[in-house]
Amino acid sequence: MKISSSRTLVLASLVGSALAGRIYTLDECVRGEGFYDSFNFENITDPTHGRVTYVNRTTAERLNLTYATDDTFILRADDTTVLGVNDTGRNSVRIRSNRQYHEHVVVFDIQHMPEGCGTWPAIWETKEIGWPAGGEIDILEGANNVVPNQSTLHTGHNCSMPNTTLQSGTFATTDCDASVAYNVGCGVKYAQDNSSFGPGFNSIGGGWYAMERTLHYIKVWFWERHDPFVPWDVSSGAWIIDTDSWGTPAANFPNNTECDIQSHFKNQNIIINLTFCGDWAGNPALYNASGCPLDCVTYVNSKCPCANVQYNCKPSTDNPTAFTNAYFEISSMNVYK
Ligand SMILES: *[C@@H]1O[C@H](CO)[C@@H](O)[C@H](O)[C@H]1NC(C)=O
Ligand SMILES: *[C@@H]1O[C@H](CO)[C@@H](O)[C@H](O)[C@H]1NC(C)=O
Ligand SMILES: *[C@@H]1O[C@H](CO)[C@@H](O)[C@H](O)[C@H]1NC(C)=O
Ligand SMILES: *[C@@H]1O[C@H](CO)[C@@H](O)[C@H](O)[C@H]1NC(C)=O
Ligand SMILES: *[C@@H]1O[C@H](CO)[C@@H](O)[C@H](O)[C@H]1NC(C)=O
Ligand SMILES: *[C@@H]1O[C@H](CO)[C@@H](O)[C@H](O)[C@H]1NC(C)=O
Ligand SMILES: *[C@@H]1O[C@H](CO)[C@@H](O)[C@H](O)[C@H]1NC(C)=O
Ligand SMILES: *[C@@H]1O[C@H](CO)[C@@H](O)[C@H](O)[C@H]1NC(C)=O
Ligand SMILES: *[C@@H]1O[C@H](CO)[C@@H](O)[C@H](O)[C@H]1NC(C)=O
Ligand SMILES: *[C@@H]1O[C@H](CO)[C@@H](O)[C@H](O)[C@H]1NC(C)=O
Ligand SMILES: CC(=O)N[C@H]1CO[C@H](CO)[C@@H](O)[C@@H]1O
Repeated sequence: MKISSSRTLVLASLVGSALAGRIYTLDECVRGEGFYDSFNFENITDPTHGRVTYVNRTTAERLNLTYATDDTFILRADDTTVLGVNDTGRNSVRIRSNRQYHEHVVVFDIQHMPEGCGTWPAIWETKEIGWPAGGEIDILEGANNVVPNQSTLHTGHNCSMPNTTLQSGTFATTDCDASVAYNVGCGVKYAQDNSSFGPGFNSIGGGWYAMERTLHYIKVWFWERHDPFVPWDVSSGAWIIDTDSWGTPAANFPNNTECDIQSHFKNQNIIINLTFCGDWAGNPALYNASGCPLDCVTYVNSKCPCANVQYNCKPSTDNPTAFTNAYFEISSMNVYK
């Protein structure tokens, strides 16, 4: 009797907290092969003009660009083909969740993310129809290994963030309006020096990215694989999570007088994509500043344009294996409601 009454107490306090909106229960657990069931392959033309050809599921499996076991899902780009100037782009994959999400928490357990010059990987959420009206939340995104490792929102007009929020990262920009400053969005750069993105992330076996979306805020956390402070409910993939116990987020976008979160963010799909070059990674100044060789498209083609002396390279520099590490390895995606 004593045990059950203390259970009742625990339940009562869980319900109490649930009303406060910080306790969530597992709604969807996507693991390994499960990614094939929960996501659709999108063989669309890259809206950001990337040097990419997104293939369908049949082709992806045939070329081993996606590969799943019970507990891991790999999504990668082709690393064997030398492209011609007239090819549309390097074969890669973009997947979109079948379900849509409003208020929720999503936790990604990621072992490896795409790295290399020219790569532009992203894990994000958006309402594609009518974009940017339904909002876009970039959980994990970056280009050319380096600049920047950040989480960003893109919205319709009249949404900006106060630069005073409790977070470990730093706002690079605070206006989320996609029509402002060439759609740079409001982005928070992470404090973690080298581990939250690219080669540094991969060298430590990755970690966990989590995003919580409520009517009151959007928050993103990142924990390194061996972070002693990673919350137990995150690392174990628990049935019940308490985001209040997760500590200061890396990025924190609060509802505020300059941005009504509820009106800017609608039902969204989760998208995982890996493109090359395009509007961001291929921006000549950014690409060059990343310390990457040649120009982005030439590098991604892996074909040295020897006829053009400005590239000053030799045929021996043809090197599609430059993209051998351009892959996501994801153990799981848990969605909580
Ligand atoms: C996507 O696949 C369909 C069916 O194979 C094809 O008709 C369409 O052209 C493809 N789109 C792109 C952008 O490759
Ligand atoms: C890939 O993801 C990023 C998310 O930040 C998005 O801006 C870009 O349009 C995406 N590209 C494609 C073609 O999916
Ligand atoms: C997948 O893409 C390949 C190559 O473009 C095409 O031949 C095939 O018909 C497509 N399959 C489906 C189911 O769309
Ligand atoms: C496909 O990729 C996986 C993971 O990299 C690898 O273990 C497997 O051997 C590959 N399969 C083939 C047929 O190459
Ligand atoms: C690429 O396309 C252009 C225009 O169609 C053509 O003139 C050129 O010969 C093509 N180059 C190659 C290498 O196929
Ligand atoms: C909302 O955005 C539009 C377009 O940028 C602008 O003209 C208008 O002044 C904004 N309204 C407010 C209240 O900021
Ligand atoms: C926000 O504040 C931080 C700390 O004061 C500062 O480093 C950063 O440049 C500011 N960001 C913007 C966009 O003003
Ligand atoms: C970041 O990590 C990569 C891969 O481990 C390493 O090569 C590089 O030196 C690190 N950079 C810094 C600034 O720590
Ligand atoms: C968000 O902020 C706006 C402006 O201050 C306010 O009108 C709205 O009620 C807030 N939404 C919530 C869910 O608190
Ligand atoms: C970047 O551009 C400058 C000026 O054009 C050039 O000197 C430098 O070699 C380039 N860097 C790389 C890595 O190509
Ligand atoms: C790998 C990488 O891009 N690291 C950067 C992450 O963001 C911080 C803060 O802006 C930079 O100092 C790191 O260099």
